[in-house]
Amino acid sequence: MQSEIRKELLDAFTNAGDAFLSGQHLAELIGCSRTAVWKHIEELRKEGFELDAVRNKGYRILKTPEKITADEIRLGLTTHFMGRNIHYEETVESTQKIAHRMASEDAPEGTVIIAEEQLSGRGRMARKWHSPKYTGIWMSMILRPNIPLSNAPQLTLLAAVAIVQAIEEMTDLMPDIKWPNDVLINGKKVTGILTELQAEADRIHSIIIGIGINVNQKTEDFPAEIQEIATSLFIEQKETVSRAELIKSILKNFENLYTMYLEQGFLPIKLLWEGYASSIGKYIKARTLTKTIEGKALGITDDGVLKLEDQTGFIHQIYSADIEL
Ligand code: BT5
Repeated sequence: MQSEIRKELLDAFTNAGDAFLSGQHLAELIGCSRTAVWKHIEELRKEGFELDAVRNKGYRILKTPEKITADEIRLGLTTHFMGRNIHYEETVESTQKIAHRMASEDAPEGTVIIAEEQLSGRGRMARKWHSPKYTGIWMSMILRPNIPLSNAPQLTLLAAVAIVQAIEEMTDLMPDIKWPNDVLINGKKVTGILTELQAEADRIHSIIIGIGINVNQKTEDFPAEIQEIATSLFIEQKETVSRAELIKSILKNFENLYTMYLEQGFLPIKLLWEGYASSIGKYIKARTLTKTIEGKALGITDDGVLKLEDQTGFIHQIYSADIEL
């Protein structure tokens, strides 16, 4: 109930834009007492929001906190289901772990888990994902699409498109996608995506998409072993980027693409993806678990599988690999 009031309060401020909202008006709109409104406004202040309070006019929000808070994400969020249920924690081992638990406890589709810091952030095949405090976006999203198991990797590609669109909206940068799960800027990795499944037989119970984005790190914030290969939006753009705004933009773009995907299938996503994929048409090396194949990346199939033509002209279908450009 308490958090319902908070959600409605933030929705009201979202709809009001720069306009003032009186305590009386808010209380009527939400259906609670004016004291309850006041109490929630005070709590927003404690979280780091700056509010203007003017007699006879009411309240308006001037500034949101530096730290990401679930409230800050709700303020201005215009999605229908993505991020409507947000689970926020300061420090976690991995947001994927929490998402798996919440998914098996029937969390609704669109639930998002966000942390300021991960102590054991993970990549594919048990690799580490470096996730220092307050600098990046470390989040997991729970989805429940009614699609065959074999189509699940398409959602990694869809997420990459949503992230590129959001970065383009928020900065002047032009990121590339490297199949299957990296977003690069000037050849360095700014984002990694990890898609995991909960399924029985051929039925998907849930898909958990983990997204790690380096936002405000400086070069020296990266461990030495990845300084050469990793970058952040701050390093490339030379300006701090608001993590909460970027999250909202990703959620919005993701929801639009995902809705299109469920209605029209993978083809429109594939076309968008190809427009951002730098590796297509180039000679690349694909390292799978068992072998390394060199050749020309021809594109992806309608299922999202990479097509790679070797020197003999044979076209390999690559389901999972690391790519070297
Ligand atoms: C990935 O794996 O790129 C998927 C990363 C997914 C991270 C998110 S954060 C939220 C959610 N919770 C989690 O625990 N994970 C997800 P992969 O393609 O295997 O790449 C991993 C490799 O990227 C590592 O072996 C390093 O070389 C490099 N790396 C590690 N941290 C990095 C960082 N912050 N930025 C760029 N590269 C990094």
